[in-house]
Amino acid sequence: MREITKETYLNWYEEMLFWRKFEDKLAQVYIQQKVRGFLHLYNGQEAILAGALHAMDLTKDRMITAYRNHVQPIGMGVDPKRVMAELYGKATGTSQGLGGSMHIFSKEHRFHGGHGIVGGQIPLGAGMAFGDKYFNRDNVTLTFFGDGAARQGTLHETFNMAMNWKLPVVFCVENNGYAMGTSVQRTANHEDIWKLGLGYEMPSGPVDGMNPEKVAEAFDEAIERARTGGGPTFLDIKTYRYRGHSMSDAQKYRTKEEVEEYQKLDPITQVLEKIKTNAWATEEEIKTIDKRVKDRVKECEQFAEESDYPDTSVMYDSVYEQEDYPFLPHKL
Ligand SMILES: Cc1ncc(C[n+]2csc(CCOP(=O)(O)OP(=O)(O)O)c2C)c(N)n1
Ligand SMILES: [Mg+2]
Repeated sequence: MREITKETYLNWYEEMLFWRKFEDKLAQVYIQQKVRGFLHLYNGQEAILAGALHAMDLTKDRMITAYRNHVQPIGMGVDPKRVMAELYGKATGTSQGLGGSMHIFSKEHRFHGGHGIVGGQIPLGAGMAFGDKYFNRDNVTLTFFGDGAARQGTLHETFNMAMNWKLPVVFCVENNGYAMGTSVQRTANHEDIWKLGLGYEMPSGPVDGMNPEKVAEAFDEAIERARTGGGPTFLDIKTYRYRGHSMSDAQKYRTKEEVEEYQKLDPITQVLEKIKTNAWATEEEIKTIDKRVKDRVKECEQFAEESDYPDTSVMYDSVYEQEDYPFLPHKL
């Protein structure tokens, strides 16, 4: 893995802050009804993405995740202006405005979605890893899912096959404590989701998800194992989301105090503290970063606002249509 240096920390600070502010902006324009449908934010979980990206080889590795998926493609190199435009439903978006919040995708950047079916991406991630192994490519697939998704039966079928075939995949549960309003405590008789891997003898363990350095180390080991033929790893990354499940969540299932306790561990604050303690940047330099982040978010908003909606003629162009199916002609 690339060494973790002062530059890494400064980059982590800037990128994580950008992801946070990018989504704060989304929350704001959602209330103004400029972004519609569901909107699930990543607020609080940023250290997982920062650590993973540091350990990945972004020229070849893949990522697949659930519907909490706006900032991952940005991390993998997709233009954030196009991500914001997609959320606005504009033609300049990553899927021409036809996908929306839960379906960001970029084949070019090996970001494979954006999936709304809870746990649906677990076998898909293993399938992509199977393809890479079959064609002798040394890419590794990082497959992310939530603690709720970990309780889907498909996880077990996938784990069994992935271990049996030693697929180059890292399974990663972003354990934020809740599946909508249902806590991990209420879902099973133990909270150590990583133990689900042990039944398949898959290397598995917990990771501190509020610290990007710890996350990067865990991914580095897992990716190395996958790339060198050692097969999958299961990481149970303990994290927390500060905002509701989606924008329409009244959050009756937890207290304000609980959220505040976790905010004390905020990954962005932790990274900033380390920068300050080591005098890796002056107050002025930090202000310059903050300003750059603000300007980038503004630029994304402006681009999305000024872009056009897709023409109605393309509405059904991406819908599967069987040539000989006699009903529902899709083309407008
Ligand atoms: C198969 C399926 N069942 C139920 C739902 C409704 N649903 C959407 S998100 C969600 C909770 C998932 O929680 P978790 O996997 O912990 O992910 P998080 O939202 O915390 O990131 C549920 C039950 C769905 N989308 N798909
Ligand atoms: Mg969850």
